[in-house]
Amino acid sequence: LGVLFIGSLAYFSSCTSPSGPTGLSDHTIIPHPVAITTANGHFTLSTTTQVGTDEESLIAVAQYLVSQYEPLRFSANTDESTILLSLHAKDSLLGTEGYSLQIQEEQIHLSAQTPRGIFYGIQTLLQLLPPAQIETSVEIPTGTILDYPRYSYRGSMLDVSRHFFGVDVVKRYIDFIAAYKLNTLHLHLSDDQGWRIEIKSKPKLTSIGSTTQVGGGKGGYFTQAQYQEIVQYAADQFITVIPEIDLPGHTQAALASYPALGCTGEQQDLYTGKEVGFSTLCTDNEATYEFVDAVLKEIAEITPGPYLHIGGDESHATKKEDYIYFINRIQQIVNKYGKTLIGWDEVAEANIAPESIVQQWKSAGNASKAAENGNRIILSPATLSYMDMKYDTSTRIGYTWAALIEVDQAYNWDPDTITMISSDMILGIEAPLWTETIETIEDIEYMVFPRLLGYAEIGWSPQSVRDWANYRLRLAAQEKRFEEQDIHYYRSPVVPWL
Ligand code: TNX
Repeated sequence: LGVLFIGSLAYFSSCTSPSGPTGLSDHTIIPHPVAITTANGHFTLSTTTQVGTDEESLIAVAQYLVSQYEPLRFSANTDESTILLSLHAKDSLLGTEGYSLQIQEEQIHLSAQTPRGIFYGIQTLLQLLPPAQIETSVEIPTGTILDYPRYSYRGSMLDVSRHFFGVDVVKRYIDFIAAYKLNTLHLHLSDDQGWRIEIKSKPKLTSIGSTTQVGGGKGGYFTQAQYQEIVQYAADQFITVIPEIDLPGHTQAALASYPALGCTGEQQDLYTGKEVGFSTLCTDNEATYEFVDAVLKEIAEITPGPYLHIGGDESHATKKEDYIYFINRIQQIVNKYGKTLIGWDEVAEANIAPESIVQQWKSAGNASKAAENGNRIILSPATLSYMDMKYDTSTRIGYTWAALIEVDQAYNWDPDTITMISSDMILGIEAPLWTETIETIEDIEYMVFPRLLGYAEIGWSPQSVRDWANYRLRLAAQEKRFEEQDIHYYRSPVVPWL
C-alpha cells in the first residue's frame, strides 16, 4: 500500500530497516495511537493462540477479547498463552486510560495500569487483526504501540426522546462507541415528544408521557431495570452513562402528564412535531421543585456515574430571570443527590458552581464565560459535531440548520483552536445524535458512520498525529469492519473506499 504516515513519522525512532508493506507503520488504527515503533518481524496468530493473564482483575477483559475474535481461546495457564495481559506499576505517562502493546515474534504483551487501559489496548489489537474470521493463521507485524488519550471525556449522545430506541439499539450503539475508545454515553431521556425513563413516584410520566414520538408513532420508555441493564452493559465496556432530563424547557411530555407543572394548570396535549422552545415548567411553583427533586432522586439512585445532565437549552418560553432562579435551584437538587451538574451552554447564564460542567453546543460566549467561572467545558459545537446534520444537500435524512458536515469537515478541527477557552478547561468532546429525522437503527448508522470515528480520533489522539490525508486512508480500511457488522454506513465520496 505504501501509505505515508506524515502525522506519526516523528515517532518512528526505531525504523531501522524497512519492514515492508505490512509493517506496523502501515496500520489503519482509529483513533491514531500516540507513538508507534516498528520492528522487522511478525507474530503468527492462529486458531490455537491463547490469551492469558495472571491478574484476577483482568480476567473479564481477557474474556472480552476472546469473545470478540473467534479464533482466540482463553487459557487459565499463562505458560500456554502467547497473548499476555498484565498490569504494571503506576506509569504517569500512560495514566489510567493508556496502555502499551508490544508485539514480538513469540508473544504479544499488553500492559496498562488499569483494566480500562487494557480494554483500550484490546480495541487497538482487534484493529490489527483481519476483520473476517481466519482459516489457519494470520501474521501481525511486530513493534510497539504506546498510547493514551488527549481528553478524559470522550462522548456521544443519543436522543431516545424524539424517536424512541430500545435496549438492543442502545447496546449496539454502546458497542459502536466502545470500539473507538469513547468512554461516555449521554442519553437524552426526555423532551417535548416523549419521556423515556420510568419514575416510580410519577407514573404518568410513562403511562402518558412516553406514549408517542415525532410523527405520532407509539414511543416507549426504559423501565428502571432496563436502564440499569444499559448502565451495566456500558460499564462492562468502560463507558459511563450520563442521563439527561431536559429542564425547564423541552418538557411538553411532562406537562401533558402532570398539567399542574405548568403555570396555568390546564390540561396540555402530547406533542409529535419538531419545533423547539415552546414549553416550560412553571418556575415559581413549588410543585415544580418537588417534581424535579423526585425525578432526579430516582435517577441518581440508579446512576453510578458522577453526573446528571439537566439540559437547560432553548428555554425560550421561560423568562430569563425565572430561568436563572430555576437553574440555581436545580443545581442544589443535583448536588444534594451527590452528583455533578452538566448543562447545555445556556446554564452559564445562571450562578453555577465551578464544579458544574458546561456543554457548548451553540454559544462560544457562554462557554468562555463559564470557563472564566471555573467550569470545565465539553465541546459539542453544532456546526462541527452534530451527527444529525446532513453530509451534503442530498442526504435523505438530517437537518441543515447548523451546517452540512461532510466526513472531512467532521474530522478537520482542533478543540484547542475553535474557542478562546484555555485548553486546561476543556474536559473533552461529545458528538450528539438528535433524532427528529432519525427513525431506525439504519438511520442511526448512516448518520454516525463514519463521522463518529473522526470524533473519536479528535477526542483521543494528539493533534500532532492527526492528518486528514492519512486519516481518510485509515478510514477507508474500516469498510471491511463495517460490513462484517452489517453497519449501514455512508459511503462518502471524500473517502477512498476499497
Ligand atoms: C438543537 S442542541 C437542540 C435540540 C435539537 C437539535 C437539532 C440543543 C441543546 N438543542 O433540541 O434536537 O438542535 O439539531
